[in-house]
Amino acid sequence: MQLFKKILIANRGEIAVRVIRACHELGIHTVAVYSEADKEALHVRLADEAICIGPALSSQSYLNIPAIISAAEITDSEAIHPGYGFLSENPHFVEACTSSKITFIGPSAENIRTGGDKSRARQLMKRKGIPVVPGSDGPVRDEEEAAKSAKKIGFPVILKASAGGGGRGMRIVQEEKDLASLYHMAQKEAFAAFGNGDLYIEKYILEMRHVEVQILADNKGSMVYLGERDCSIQRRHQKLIEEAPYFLANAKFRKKIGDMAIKAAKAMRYRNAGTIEFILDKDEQVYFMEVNTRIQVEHPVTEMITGIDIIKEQIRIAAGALLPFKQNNIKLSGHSIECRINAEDPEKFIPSPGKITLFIPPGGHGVRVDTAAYTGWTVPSNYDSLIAKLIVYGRDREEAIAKMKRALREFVVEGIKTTIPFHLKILDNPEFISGNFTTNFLEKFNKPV
Ligand code: MV4
Repeated sequence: MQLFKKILIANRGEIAVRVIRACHELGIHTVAVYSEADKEALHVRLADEAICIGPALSSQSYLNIPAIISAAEITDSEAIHPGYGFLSENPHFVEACTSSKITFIGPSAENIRTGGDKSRARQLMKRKGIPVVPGSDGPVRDEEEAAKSAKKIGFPVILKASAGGGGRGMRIVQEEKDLASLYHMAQKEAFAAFGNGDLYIEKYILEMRHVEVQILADNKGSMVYLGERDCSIQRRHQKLIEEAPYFLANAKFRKKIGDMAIKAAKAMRYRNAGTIEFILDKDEQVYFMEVNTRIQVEHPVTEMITGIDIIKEQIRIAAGALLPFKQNNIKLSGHSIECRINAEDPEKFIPSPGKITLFIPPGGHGVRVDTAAYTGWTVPSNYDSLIAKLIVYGRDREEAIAKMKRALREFVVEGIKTTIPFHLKILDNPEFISGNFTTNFLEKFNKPV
């Protein structure tokens, strides 16, 4: 199979480094793009070539489609890997690549459009017989229709933006009298954030777990699921800790949720790597929530328990290769946990950019650090504050937790504040240790006892 000779990575930070490494292992040359704030960035150093695409402001650099396409053209790059965030879920970017005869390493523009319209994706899955949380049929037109729909579903309900993401345009409505004002707030917020104020309604599931399934699909329609991840530990809609597999899953549950994910992916003729997100309620009822049409931050925990390099598979699929395995070749073993280390004040959760005066990442058996940080590097204030992902692998969850605690204690980051102390606190929490937690874990956790 002839893979690409050269790939441009349209991203920065740890994910750009992660993709460059996969390319080099495959014998593929790499092109980094960078903003003026990233001249000293690790991805620039590790790539075979690097091109400055504009000023620090993302809208003028990492989101600048013409600049990135030009960079690919002048370097003879045959393909672009978008990483996560930035242009990774922009169907116009996929089309711009196609027009310039550059392969976009990811799903089709149509896949991205379906996944990006949460209300439409929900309708599609419902029509295909995949369970969805009781809710409105598509977006609601106005507050009267919202009220009618909410009364039918029963309070509490949650309003969600069709174009949503990151919790913006989302409101929980406890009782009918609050619906109109919360509807208008959510609509305004959604419009400001996405240029689209469409809202849909779902029954609000109080104690939920967020469980997602990683899938891979080749261009001929062959698909596999790579087990699930539990991403219930989140704060302000930012995941903080992810694990694989879902601790409470047995073989029967794994097959059930895996088959649901494949059914969802088939319904949208999905290709390349993707994630189907589900809500689990207290009784382990599974409901489709949304599709993520990109490589995700937390993909390494799946790699650790399957032994599969998901980025390499993305590249092979984009080059036209068929999946090298079938579902029964996928074997999960052990347990993996990821802690997202942010350059943040762990008490106030506000960004803490600045110069890293000393950076000594942990190592040893079963410890992986995905990062673009190094001693002497200055964390720019222009971008996301994720500076490292600490990923551990243990025979079981207990060993993984012990390893994570050991690795977090070893991790030295001086000059800036990080979320390392916060993670250590979570790992000592009895509810976390028991595995018995839901998405409101951190709300309870942050309250004084
Ligand atoms: C929900 C939910 C309960 N019921 N949907 C969706 C996006 C993700 N970031 C949070 N989401 C949720 N969707 C239904 N039908 C609960 C959440 C949720 C949440 C909601 C409001 C405030 C904080 C939250 C934390 C985790 C999950």
